[in-house]
Parts: sequence; structure tokens; C-alpha cells
Amino acid sequence: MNKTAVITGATSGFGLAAAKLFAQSGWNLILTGRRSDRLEQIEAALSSQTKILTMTLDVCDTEQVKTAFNSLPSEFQAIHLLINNAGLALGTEPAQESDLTQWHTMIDTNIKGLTSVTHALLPQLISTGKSASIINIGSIAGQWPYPGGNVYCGTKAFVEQFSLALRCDLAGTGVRVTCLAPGLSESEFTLVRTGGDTQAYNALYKGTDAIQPDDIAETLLWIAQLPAHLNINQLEIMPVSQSWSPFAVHRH
Ligand code: NDP
Ligand code: 8X3
Repeated sequence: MNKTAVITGATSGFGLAAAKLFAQSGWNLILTGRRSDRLEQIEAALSSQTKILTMTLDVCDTEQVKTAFNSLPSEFQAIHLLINNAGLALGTEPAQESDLTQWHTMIDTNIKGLTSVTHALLPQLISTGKSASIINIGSIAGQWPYPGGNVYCGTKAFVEQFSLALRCDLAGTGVRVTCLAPGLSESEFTLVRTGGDTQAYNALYKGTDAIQPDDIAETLLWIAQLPAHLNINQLEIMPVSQSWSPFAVHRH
């Protein structure tokens, strides 16, 4: 019998690439996102390969999340994998010039949304037990601070520590937990972050050979299909072009 994966934020970037690869690899899929037109197109494209359930879902809407996952059709109730991917960054301004609404949207999406989906699906994952997995998409921003990263960095640090702590609570259930932390990756992420600034998008990725969504999809599939006795706790992945700079020192 095919296994079922839930992928949040499957309408673009990592989530969409993962949906395509997992469908090819024989996984049944529950795909979510806010853009229903895209979900319809994705369902039409993938449903000849595997069973697909799409759900228009804003992860920030806690009641909607609870209702959606508590009323899954019976053939989608046995869940083997949750990929908590839906997320975003908004703004690159220093904290003192940032928009508080944008900060709260990042917290609501990357922290509250991720925890709501996890909470809703833990019973199904525990019932699956051995070989079930949760893969949370963190970021290098959770480990390495940078100017203008402020709340986005904070939300991804939460994802990393929540993932590790969740492992402690799930000890003995067989459910695995991974925090996958990508670096510079080319997706709509930067358009969302900059309010659709294509010049900023082109400037950021130019000449970098950035990570592509397909690279992350391959990594997700590898983690999900590891033997059931293995758990990747954290995995940080960067393009070769990306590395660290010296600490900034402000001189008066
Ligand atoms: P994209 O912008 O391409 O994809 C983001 C996905 O999240 C979309 O499918 C979007 O769907 C969904 N999403 C955003 N907000 C919500 C919401 N409130 N409810 C439901 N779905 C939502 O970016 P990426 O693929 O690059 O990003 C995926 C994840 O990877 C994010 O968590 C991001 O923080 C993280 N990441 C990205 C990196 C990068 O450089 N690109 C590097 C490291 C981590 P819709 O708009 O339809 O709701
Ligand atoms: C996205 C990577 O470095 O832009 O999470 O924050 S970064």
C-alpha cells in the first residue's frame, strides 16, 4: 500500500517540487496552500500518478487547520509523513524600521501555523508509529543571524529547537523528527519577502548557483525513505557559493 504524506505550502518552491517528486515515487499526497487555483492545477497534473487530496488552507487559521485534519477522508487518514514547509519571510529592514504586522505574520505562519498543523496530525503519526516522520523546514537563518533577519531568524530558531524537543516527547513512538535547514535557495520566497521586487530577486541569485527546489525535494525524499531505525535530527544545506563572513565590528 502506498504511504501518505502531508505537504504544507505545496503551491510553489520546495513544497511543489516535493509534491512532484513524492508523487513520482508512489506516495499518496495531501497538499495544502492558500492559492486554490494552483492547487487545482497541481491536482490535475499529478493525479494520474497517485492519489492526491488538495486542501485550501491558511495555516494561520487554527480552527480551519483543526477541522481540515480532523475530517480527512478515510483513505487519507493513515499518515506516514508530515512536511511542515509552509512559511515565509517578510521584509529585510533593520528591526527598528520594521513593520510590526509583518513580524506578526511571520510568527503566525512559521511558528503558530507549523505548531497547529503538527498538533492536529500527531495522533495520526503516532498511530502509524515506526517509520512515520515529521520534517520541519527550518533555515540557516535559525542558526546564523544576519542584518534584517530579526524575526524571521527567530521563527526559524524556534523551528529548530521545537523539532529537537518534539523528538524527546516522541521517544518510543517510532515517529521521527527532522529539522531541514536550507540556505540560499531560488524560489518565490524572495519575491514574497520583497513584495514582488524582481530586481532584488535577480540580484540575490545572480551568479550563485543557488539551491533549487528540486534539490530540497530530493533531500526530503531521502530523509523520508531512510530505514525506520534512523533519524536525521538536523540537516543544514547550502549552495557551495555560500559560506560565512567575519563578525561585523562597529567602530565609533
Ligand atoms: P515559496 O514562497 O516558493 O513557498 C512558500 C509556500 O508556503 C507556498 O506554497 C505558500 O503557499 C505557503 N504558505 C505561505 N504562507 C502560508 C499560509 N499562511 N498558509 C498556508 N500556506 C502558506 O518559498 P520556499 O519554497 O522557498 O519556502 C518554503 C519554506 O522553506 C519556508 O518555510 C521558508 O521559510 C523555507 N526556507 C526557504 C529558503 C529560501 O531561500 N527560499 C531557505 C530556507 C528555508 P500559498 O501562498 O499558496 O499559501
Ligand atoms: C531563507 C534563507 O538566508 O534568506 O530561509 O534567511 S535566508
